[in-house]
Amino acid sequence: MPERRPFAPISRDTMAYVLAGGRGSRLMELTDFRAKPAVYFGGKTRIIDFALSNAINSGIRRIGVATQYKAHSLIRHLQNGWNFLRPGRNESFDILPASQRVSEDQWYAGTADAVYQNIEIIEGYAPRYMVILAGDHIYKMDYEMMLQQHVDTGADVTVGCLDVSKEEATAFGVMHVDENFRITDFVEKPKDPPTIPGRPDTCLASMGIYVFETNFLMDQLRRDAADPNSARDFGKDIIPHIVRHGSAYAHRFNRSVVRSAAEPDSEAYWRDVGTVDAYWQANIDLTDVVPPLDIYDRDWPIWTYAETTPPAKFVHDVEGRRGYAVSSLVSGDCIISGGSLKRSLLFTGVRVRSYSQLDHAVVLPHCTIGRGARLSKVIIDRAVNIPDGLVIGEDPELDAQRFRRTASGICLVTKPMIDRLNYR
Ligand code: ADQ
Ligand code: ADP
Repeated sequence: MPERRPFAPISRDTMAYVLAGGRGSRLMELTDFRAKPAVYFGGKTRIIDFALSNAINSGIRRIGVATQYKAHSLIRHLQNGWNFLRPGRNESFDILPASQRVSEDQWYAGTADAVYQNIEIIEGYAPRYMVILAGDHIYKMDYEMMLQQHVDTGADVTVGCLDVSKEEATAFGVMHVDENFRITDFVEKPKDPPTIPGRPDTCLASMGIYVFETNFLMDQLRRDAADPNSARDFGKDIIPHIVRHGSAYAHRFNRSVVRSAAEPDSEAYWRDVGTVDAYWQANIDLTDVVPPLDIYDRDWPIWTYAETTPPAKFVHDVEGRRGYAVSSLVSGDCIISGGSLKRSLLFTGVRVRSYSQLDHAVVLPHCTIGRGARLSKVIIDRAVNIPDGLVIGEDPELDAQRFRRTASGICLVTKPMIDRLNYR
């Protein structure tokens, strides 16, 4: 079993490596111009801020972020908000775009290749442990506890996991474990997922987060790179290989989930927000009186880059109509002049004009809602100007012609969709 320095947290000897290159195509037009990790979430933050904040809050001070698909918005966000880690203090923050290093191949082939292509950079920092993270999930987790389990068991790899329903499990890596949580079988995205013994509706699913000792991981990546049949992916290749030939252990998320006093303790909150419906729901959930995710938790802050903004403001319009919001989150630089909000979430810099009504609306930064517009169950993409009087959420057929309407009736509205309306 590897030895630890006494009293030093393992996180000090760890590099977090965040995979942020995936497209997230089920978010439809929300990821047309930005990668899923760069998608805005929760009023002030973006999705990737959750994994990065977890790393910082867990005590990890070396971070690498591998980017690929539509990375401009993501890279700008990282440069603006996450450049406070300084080399020379045993800290580092590296943005690692696809293939600045291996010239023949433009892109990272798979998630393992996104680490392999930067082996020299990682070895230069010589962290003893690596935590591989996905940049596209919403959750609060203390990775030090997963690292501690990894050291205690002496595993080759420790895989973060949680319970999901059998229907959901087809989208995950699914595993079997023995009574010590050693993984005995691992299948990536199985059509017929194997369930937990005694619980025929539930599967143990991989969160796509892994702990390795760095030397071991590098050996595995080099071996995998020499295998012509490999897809160069953690879920498809690296993890199944270690399960067959080494020792892989599962770490249950509910052992290291971070909860504030304000959060209900019934559920370990983790969301993929990979679809329009799931994204809308997770944002709207924040308007609950007691939401399942506490973004006001001062013990586990979610760091981000945020523009410096003046406060949100609520005013009467010229005719004396009140601007007001109930059960809503309103970010800085929003002005609600005569409009009303219910169960809605406004990101930075939104203007809501008189006689307009928003109900269950998620409005991304710098949008304007015109006079008399009535919007319910919507997501409005960044910097969209909703014309005066537009109604969304009352005529399903018309909505489906004009916008991205999901089967459950959520409408995603983007600038090109609004531009097209004006020609009708
Ligand atoms: P998926 O989520 O389907 O399954 P994938 O699409 O590979 O896996 O994405 C994993 C992470 O890597 C995401 O954060 C994504 O943005 C990023 N990514 C994808 N391709 C990349 C590339 N070429 N370069 C850089 N980053 C890239 C994985 C596991 C499953 C597990 C689920 C949990 O394979 O076993 O159950 O995550 O969500
Ligand atoms: P930001 O990082 O400023 O929030 P977005 O995430 O909205 O920007 O967009 C990411 C990138 O895509 C930006 O460079 C933006 O200029 C560009 N972009 C956004 N919408 C469009 C569009 N409809 N057509 C072309 N480029 C766009």
